[in-house]
Amino acid sequence: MTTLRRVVRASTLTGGLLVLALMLAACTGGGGGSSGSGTPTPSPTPGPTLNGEAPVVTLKLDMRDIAYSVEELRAPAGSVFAIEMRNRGVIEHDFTIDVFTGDASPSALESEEYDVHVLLDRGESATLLLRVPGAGTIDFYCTIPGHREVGMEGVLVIE
Ligand SMILES: [Cu+2]
Repeated sequence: MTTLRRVVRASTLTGGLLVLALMLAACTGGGGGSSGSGTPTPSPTPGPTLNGEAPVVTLKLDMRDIAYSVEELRAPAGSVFAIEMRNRGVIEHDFTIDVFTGDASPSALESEEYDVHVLLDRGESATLLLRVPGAGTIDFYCTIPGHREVGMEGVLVIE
């Protein structure tokens, strides 16, 4: 009798665990759709914002020895946009705008010499958020001596 009871108890236990596992799988697999929050964006980690606004577009800019990966970046006027930068070279590079009118990530505004300045050591990356109110073109370049002279510069086209 005792052995039978033990078998029954064991089977109900495993059955309960199976149901629990299925419920967990349904919850995680469904993306929490039954929680009723009503947010359609499936972003697991909230990205950076500028004055509470998330970027409408994310541009990529790699730095190499000695060049930027692109010479032209295009972004919409009036909206926050992001520039994801990564230094893939072995020496340091920066992203600099001499005269800038708009909003920018606070960390890029700390330079006394330039309006916008993001310095990256080898292997470092950073996301710069900007908002420019009006259309136009803005020059950016690397201030490391000699780099702009060999072409480490580009233009940000706001349209
Ligand atoms: Cu450089």
